[in-house]
Formats: sequence, C-alpha cells, structure tokens
Amino acid sequence: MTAAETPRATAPALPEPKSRELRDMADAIRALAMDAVERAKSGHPGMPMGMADVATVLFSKFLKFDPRDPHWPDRDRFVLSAGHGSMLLYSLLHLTGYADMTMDEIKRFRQLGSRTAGHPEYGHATGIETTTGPLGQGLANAVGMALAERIMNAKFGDALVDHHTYVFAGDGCLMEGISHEAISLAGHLNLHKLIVLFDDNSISIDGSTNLSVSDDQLQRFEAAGWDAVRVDGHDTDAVAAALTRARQNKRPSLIACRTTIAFGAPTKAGTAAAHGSALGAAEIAGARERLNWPYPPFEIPDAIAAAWRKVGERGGKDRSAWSARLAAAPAEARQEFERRVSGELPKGWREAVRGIAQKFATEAPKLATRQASGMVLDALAPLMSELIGGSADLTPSNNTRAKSQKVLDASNYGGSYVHYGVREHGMAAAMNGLALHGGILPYGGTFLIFSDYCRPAIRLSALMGVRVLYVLTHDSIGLGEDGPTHQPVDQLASLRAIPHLRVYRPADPVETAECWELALEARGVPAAIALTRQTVPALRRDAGENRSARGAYVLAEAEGARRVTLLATGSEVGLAMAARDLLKQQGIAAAVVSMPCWELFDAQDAAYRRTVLGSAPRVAVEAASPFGWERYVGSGGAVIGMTGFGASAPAEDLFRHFGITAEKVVEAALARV
Ligand SMILES: Cc1ncc(C[n+]2csc(CCOP(=O)(O)OP(=O)(O)O)c2C)c(N)n1
Repeated sequence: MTAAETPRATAPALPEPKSRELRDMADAIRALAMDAVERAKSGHPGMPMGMADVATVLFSKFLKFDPRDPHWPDRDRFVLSAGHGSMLLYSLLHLTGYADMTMDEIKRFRQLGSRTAGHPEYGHATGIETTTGPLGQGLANAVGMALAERIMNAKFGDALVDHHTYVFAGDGCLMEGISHEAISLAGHLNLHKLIVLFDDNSISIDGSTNLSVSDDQLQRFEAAGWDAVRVDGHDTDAVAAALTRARQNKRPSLIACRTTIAFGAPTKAGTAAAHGSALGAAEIAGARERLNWPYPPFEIPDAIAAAWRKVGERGGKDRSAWSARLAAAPAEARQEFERRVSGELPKGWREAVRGIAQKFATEAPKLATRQASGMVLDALAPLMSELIGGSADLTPSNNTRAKSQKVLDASNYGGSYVHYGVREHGMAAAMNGLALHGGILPYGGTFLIFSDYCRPAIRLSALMGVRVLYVLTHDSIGLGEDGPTHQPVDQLASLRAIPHLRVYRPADPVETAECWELALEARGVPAAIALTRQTVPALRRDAGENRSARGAYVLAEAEGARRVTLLATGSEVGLAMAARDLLKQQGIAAAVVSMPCWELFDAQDAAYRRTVLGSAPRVAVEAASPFGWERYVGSGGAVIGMTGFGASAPAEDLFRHFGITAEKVVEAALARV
C-alpha cells in the first residue's frame, strides 16, 4: 500500500481537542486498546476508542480512587457495564498504576491465565469491581452498589461513607430489559450518587441502532425520575461540566455522551466494523497518523505516562484523610465498620440460628419451610445489621421480612428491607452489587419458578463468588392451585447445573435453620434456598449437630440390613419416611437419606458418600424433573419425579395425580429389592 492509499488520505482531519493534554492521555488508551486487540486478533477496539475521552475526564478529574489501596472502602465505584470494551478498563488500570495490571498483562489480552480476560472478571485484577459482559448486568449491579453506599452512609455517616458510583453503559445495555428494572428501581430509591455515562454512539453489532431501537433515552430516564443530559463525548470541557452538575444532582444522573465508535480510525470509525474485531494493520497505521501517535505498540511516551501516573496518585491524600477519620472514629463504630466490610458475621449469630434450630427440634412445629425460614430471619435480623432483605413483591408469600426489619426507601436508607417490586432480574443483579460493594449481606425472595427471571444474575453471583442468598419459595406442585405456570419442574435441575451455586432444599424446620446457617457462613458462595408453600412434618428432633452440613445424611437408618435406600429432598423427605413405614410393614428394611444440598454432598469424601448411599438399590423422590438424580440412584435405581408440567388443583390431588406418593415409592422399591 502506498502512502496515498492509506485510509488516512480519505478521512477528514480530527477536530482540535479542547485540551491537548487530555487528548494525548485519551490517545494512550486508544493505542493500547487497538494494539492489544490486534495482538490477540480478538476483542472490541471500537468502544474503548470511542469512550477514551470521557474516561480520561472521569478518571483525571472526578473519580476518587487509589491504585495503592484498590479495596479502600470509600472509593468511588467504576463499573464498565459495556464489558466488551474491557480494554478500556485494563488500559485505565495500567496507566493509573494498579500494580497487578502490568504491560505484560495488556500484551496477554484474552490469553489463558491472564488478568486481562475477554470481558472484565471480578477477582482477576484489582480495580475490576464486577464481572461484566452480559449486557445490562453491570448497570443493574451499579444500582446495588449505589444503594449499598446509601445504606452504609446511613449507618456510618459521611465521614466514613461518601462516594459515587459511575457506570459506562452502551446502547446494548440500555436495550436489555434488565436496564428498565434497574433504572426504574434507582429512580424510585432516588440513588442520587449514581451517574451513568451512556456511550451514545448509535452503533451496535448489526449496524446502526436505527435498525432496532427508537427510544428517546433521555426521556426514558427522566420518566424514571432521573436527571438526563446529552453532551459531545469528545468535548472534554462539556463532559467535565456535565459531571460537575451530575454530582450536585438530587436525583440519579444520565449523561448521554455522543461519541464516535473507534474515534480516530480512518475508515472504520463510526461503523459497526469497529465494534468487535481487530482493526487490521492498515487501519491501525492510519489511526496512528490521524491521532498523531507515532509510537510503537505498547509504548507510552514518558510525559503521557507521567500524566496518567499523577492521576493515579491524586486519590492518595483523600485516602489517607479517610484512614485518619476511621482511626479517629469511636472504637465501637470503627470495629463495626471494619467487621461489616470484612464480611465477618457478628458475635451471637450462630447461637441465634442454633437456638432456633433447637426450638424447632424440641417443639416439632408443623410449618411450611418458608415459615420456618421467616422465623430464622426473625431470630437473625436484629443481630445482623448487614442483612439486607427484600422480595420481588412477594413478601407475604416468601416470608422474607423479619419482624424487626424496617422498610428501606428513599426517605430512610437506614431500613433493612427493600421492596424490589416486580423486578426479579433487577433485584438479583442489584443484590450482586450490594454484595460486591461490601458491608452488606443481601438476600431476596421470589417464587422458585421465577428464578428463571433472575438466572443471568444468579449465574454471575456464582461466577464471581459473591455471597447472595436467593430465597425461593413455592418450590413444587405442592403450591397447588396456581397451576403449571407457577409450579417449578425444571428449576432445581437448572440451578444445580450452575457451578459454585449451592442449592438447598430443606425438609423441615430444623433443616431450614441448618441451611440458613450454612448459606450465611459460606463466604464467596451464593445460595438458592428452595422452600415449600405447604406444611411439612417436623422430621428432625435433634439439632445439636448441623447434619445438613454434609449435604446428605441418613435421616432414618434401616431397621436391620438395608434392603433399599430412599433418597429425597424437601417436602418429599416426609413422603419417603411414610414409604419407609409402609415397607417395614412388608418386612423390607429401608433407610431414608435426606439430601438438602447436593453440592455439599458431592464435596464429601468417597467413604462418607458410600456409607450414606449404601449398596442396596436406591429410589429417589423429588417433585421436580428427575434430571440429575441418575448419578445417585445408579442404573438399577428409580427416580420418582415430574416428567411433564404440573396442573392446577389442590396440592394433595396433584401429588396423587402425578404419582408422587409413598405408595409409588414403595412400588418402585419392591420392584428392586
Ligand atoms: C446479554 C447480551 N446479549 C448479547 C451480547 C453480545 N453483544 C456484545 S456487544 C453487543 C452490541 C452492543 O452494542 P453497544 O452497547 O452499542 O456497544 P458498541 O457497539 O457501541 O461497542 C452485543 C449484542 C452480550 N454481550 N450480552
């Protein structure tokens, strides 16, 4: 290619920037992004190049952060919701001096074992506040983070908690349904320290956004109670002015930043071609000329590197002032703050949960497990200030609001119960943000069937390893008359398929308390707790040891040599016990194994698992899809479950109709002994 043929020759010159220094700093991001993507032959250069100016203004003038103390609790949170633009974040972390984001990591973009994964992954490098990539999730996480800031502020005051949450979101994030729930919730809760910078470039993968969307985003946000403005995203003065204004707003803020995707690229700028693939050598050469960036790949001139380092050092003073304030705080407040942020549970919590388990064991109340769960919360909530509960508009059904909990709303961030509204997905993603922020242990309820509406966020809880507890009631056809639309069949299997998620299905009140204990103490592990709508018999009369901790255990050993082992979870454990009695009448010694948590059982040693499962034939019973039970019953075993959808009728009729009965268990057992 001759010089006259370079793409630059046809592209118009770039307009003069308002600030040469800021443009140079932004160009360092652009160069790193296009060169790293080129080297990996994979990635998204367009978004980082388009948003580089906005990012430079935010980081250099506004963002409160300190790369030397990346976990500083009072830092501003920065969420790259448009996670495909990961090189933007990696460049910023490298340039501002995060020690673990070396140039080598930038060069190893998207390679196995690098910190610079395809999309930002929480835990891979400091400064990555949340895992993003599934569009819209980051925005909804940020709502949780901004809410967490208000909650912690209400408890600990401005001296310790006073920060903003900034989000970069693209057209894709705003097209996703979850954005509606997130925006609406943030507006309702008036999270005025949440500032969304929208990469308003009118381009997505298929081409112009005109192909698929005609929303007036400003009006949309305004309708949800936000302040919304539009600026030229390449005019650093305008971006700075909008940010200054947003920080003073009494409402959450949207700043729509009109940008050109792949700003600087000679032919691909402004086109979908720059969205998701390497620009190519010629285009990059053209961009270098157009941006007046003559430096080789991965080389940042000293003056520009120094300017960025200065940005990274800017927060040090704030951070030490904050540390001094923490040190000077009354001992009790300081210790409580430190405990909350560390994720350690308060003194007395275990005694409280054990106490309620013991009460259940002694009194043997006939309760639905959702009611037992509510009683556990009644016992724990007064002790655990970090417990922030809620429900997606099913509070009386989910039994998620403890007696002591006050409602948290825009007029009282000191409450501890959130009415999330009918926004399951937004609730789940906000809970991820609450947990990621630190200081908060969130749980939220809905029907097990609607875990499907939360699933993308539940998957991210598991991928990130955050302690978020999903309280999922009405866990089978046992819910009765609401019918097959509300009766979960496939949900337990599908939740159990998510790696690192623990799915609990307690059988009775004692197990319910035990499962809560396990879910609360497991740092870095999310939990789904499936609970019945209907009453279950009290099966456990002992509570000295948390027997659910091993995932499965022999609830009732066979009287004599085991002829058959009956495996069950939740409400079907009672049914298995009834079957055991019937078998006994026929001279067959059967053991009943309760399996409240498969994942914990799978983690036990082989000897324990063998003892529990035994060598006799096995029959499993669970009012759900049999999918997955094969591995416990083996090829000679039987699974009694739901092979189709449920139906609308009283629960007892449904169990009979679908053959989920003690008699059917007996039949299957007799066929195998
Ligand atoms: C939930 C989800 N659906 C689809 C994708 C695949 N995807 C990644 S980026 C993108 C287009 C996003 O467009 P926009 O937000 O405008 O980003 P830009 O093109 O401006 O970089 C799509 C569909 C995804 N990451 N997440």
